[in-house]
Amino acid sequence: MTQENIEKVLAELNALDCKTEKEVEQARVRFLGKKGEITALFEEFRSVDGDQKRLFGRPLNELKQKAVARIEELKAGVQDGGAEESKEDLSMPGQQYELGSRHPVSIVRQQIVDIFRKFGYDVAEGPEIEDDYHVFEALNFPPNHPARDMQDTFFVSAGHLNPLLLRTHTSSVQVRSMESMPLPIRVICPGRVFRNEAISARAHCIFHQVEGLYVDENVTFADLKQAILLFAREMFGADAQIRMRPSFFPFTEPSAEVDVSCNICHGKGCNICKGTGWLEIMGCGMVDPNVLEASGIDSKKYSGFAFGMGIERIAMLKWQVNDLRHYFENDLRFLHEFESATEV
Ligand code: 2NL
Repeated sequence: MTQENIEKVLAELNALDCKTEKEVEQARVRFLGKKGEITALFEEFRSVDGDQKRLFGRPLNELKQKAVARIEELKAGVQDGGAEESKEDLSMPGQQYELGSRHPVSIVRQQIVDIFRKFGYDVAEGPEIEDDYHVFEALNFPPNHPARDMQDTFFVSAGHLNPLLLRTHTSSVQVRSMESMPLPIRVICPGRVFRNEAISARAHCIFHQVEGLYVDENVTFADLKQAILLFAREMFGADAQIRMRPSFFPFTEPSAEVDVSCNICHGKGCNICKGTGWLEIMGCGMVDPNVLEASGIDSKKYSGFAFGMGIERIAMLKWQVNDLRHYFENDLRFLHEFESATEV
């Protein structure tokens, strides 16, 4: 073994010129393979004696490192410029992966909230676990009202004066707004609500609501009608009409049920509106003076209107969904129906 042997191999390595991956592989075998030139030098090195070993050990190791680096360098060179050699079709589209889409309830909630924000309402949220006071007492529910029964409401703790329960409407959030916000108040309260109901196509123990409240001096039923008409036109189209039917809620007086003209048959009568030309969309009314007073608002000076709607119901009307349970089962075949509806 001589220094020249090593230098000769190094010079050969540097002079290598490979055009294809195959040629690089051949070069690797020639130098580093089992029967390669460098491997052979290592074999030879095993039989040289002690002080010779000290002389050649380091240059030999360096040669091997340089060879490995050189082969890598050549490999990178042919991969960059060697695309034509490759059998891969680089113009093929990438692998598609499935994107999620927004849930219909989320889409409609956002639409409703956006409409009322445009009208100047603030958005308020509050706890899902509430006390009896904010869900019932402050809203003028009499002590023996059926909603206060275990049959209708989920209780978290019972047996004392102000039990904790899962809110049955988001009115409790508006009560908290009346307690803490300066007047006038315009709030919109979206959220999840809970009722102890048997699950069917038309009822569920969890659903989503948006409630709204406006309290100021001289708020009248005419203001309520106008606010709801403008909302209906934004939500269901510029030609939407509304009508009101007298109703009853403990927290409003007078109270009304609101119908919107059927956007499927435009009043002719179809199976969505059951031949009536009208679809029920919400309940509303003038805030009962007892409710204002309970939250410390002078009902002689101030008046207000409020309304509440079920988000699932609005989404059912918008997309003709016929079973509430679809909203909670997360069947991808259902959820993918709304992929193109995420325009909000
Ligand atoms: C419905 C009916 C309604 C209200 C909700 C309300 C809230 C306060 C005071 C007075 Cl703080 N009223 N909310 C009023 C009328 C109707 O909801 O059918 N919801 C799904």
